Amino acid sequence: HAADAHRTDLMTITRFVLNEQSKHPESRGDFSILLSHIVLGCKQVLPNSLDLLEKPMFRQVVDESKSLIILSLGEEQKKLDVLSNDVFVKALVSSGRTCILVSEEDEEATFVEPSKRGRYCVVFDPLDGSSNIDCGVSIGTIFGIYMVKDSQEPTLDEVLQPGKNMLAAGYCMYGSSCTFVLTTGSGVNGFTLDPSLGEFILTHPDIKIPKKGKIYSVNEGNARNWDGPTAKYVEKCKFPTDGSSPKSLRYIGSMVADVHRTLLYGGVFLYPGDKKSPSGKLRVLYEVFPMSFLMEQAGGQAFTGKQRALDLVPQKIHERSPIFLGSYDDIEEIKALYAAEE
Ligand code: AHM
Ligand code: MG
Repeated sequence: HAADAHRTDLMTITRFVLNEQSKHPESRGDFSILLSHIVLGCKQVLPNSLDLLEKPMFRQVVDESKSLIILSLGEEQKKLDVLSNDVFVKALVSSGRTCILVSEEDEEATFVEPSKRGRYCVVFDPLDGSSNIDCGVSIGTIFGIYMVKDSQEPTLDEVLQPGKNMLAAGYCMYGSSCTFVLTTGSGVNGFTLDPSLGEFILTHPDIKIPKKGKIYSVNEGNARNWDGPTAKYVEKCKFPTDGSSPKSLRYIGSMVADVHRTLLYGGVFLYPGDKKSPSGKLRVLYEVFPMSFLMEQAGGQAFTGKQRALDLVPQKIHERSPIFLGSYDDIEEIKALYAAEE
């Protein structure tokens, strides 16, 4: 009976990755170990985000100069970013499988010391959407994984690679439930944390984004500075000229949550460039690439306004890019508007 099987035969994320691995007899199991350390990092960050709920809004603390200062929850949140980064760096390095780490929180890339070095490079944003912590809105961790060519003499070139060279990517969303979404290049799978087991269980096998969606997601407060194609597209979402119904607007301002909804319900998420910020806001390596990889693997598309997002070759580790991602047909419309502009 299917329901019984579900209860007695759980597909944990570890089991899932080991199953995948068994399809590649040459694999040494390094990826499974790396992933289990990423999962551990997420589980450590999750209770930390929940911890905040138990803390008073304002706390009195003594600073270095021994004078009494008031630390608001707003300042606490900064500490949470840093704490999450420490958690991830330790979890990754201790896997013994990493070589170079790029984190949104660290200006420079971390080269893992030779005795702890492995074949993988991990690019990550340990706690994305941190402006949402104070009001309890979903936040998340985003990551992407590359394999190094030379772990003896690694250089930054190992991570300044187009997104299409990523081996795996995913995110963990700390929301009303804790969800881990992963691609290793053969589809997208979603896992939900069972707190009683402390395990992520496969709950969303083979996620496919609807071919066309009814939602658009963008910070419309930037509209004044948008370029022509972005402005035209959003206008079309509100006042369609082909007889279709207008799209609904949903914008959380937390990329993991906005992309997660887009993946499940369809539609588009955009953070375009504008006159003030020609490259937009989101970072290529650990925001744009992982989410674009997931979108393509789910049957959607990701576009920069000029090219397929995964074809971008980053020059700097913290580089930004405009991004339009989501349902296949909706992104086709955006591509057509940019092509018409040329
Ligand atoms: P952060 O890394 O400082 O948290 O910023 C990234 C976040 C994304 O989660 C989200 O998509 C975007 O910033 C929202 O930006 P804006 O507030 O400009 O709409
Ligand atoms: Mg971020």
